[in-house]
Amino acid sequence: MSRRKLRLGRLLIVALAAFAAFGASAAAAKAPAPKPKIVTVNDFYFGPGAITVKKGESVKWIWSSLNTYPHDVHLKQGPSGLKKKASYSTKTTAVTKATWKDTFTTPGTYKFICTIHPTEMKLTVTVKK
Ligand SMILES: [Cu+2]
Repeated sequence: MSRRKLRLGRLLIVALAAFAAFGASAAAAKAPAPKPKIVTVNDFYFGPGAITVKKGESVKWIWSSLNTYPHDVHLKQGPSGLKKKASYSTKTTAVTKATWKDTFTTPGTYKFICTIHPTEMKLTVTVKK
């Protein structure tokens, strides 16, 4: 093999290694899932009362440690065509130390209430495409 061919071969290997490293780092950068948006569950309000997420993003509800009354999160009205509507509501009520997370895959408007305080505690989640 000539010296020129050897040099070209080495150059190709370096180029391939650099390309592989770049590709791996680009894939790693994509990997982490987006952090959920946080909604706090308080005596007697959701904080905030309205949020917007992108399709596929999650919302995490965190019950405040300052609560003295029990609360739940219940989907009162979802977008048309929403499947598994019941899965968007908590099964239990809690005063504090509870969290609950859900992922929104159907775009539209979601109206949540606390079934114990339905007139005070309202939350609108807007899911964009
Ligand atoms: Cu409540």
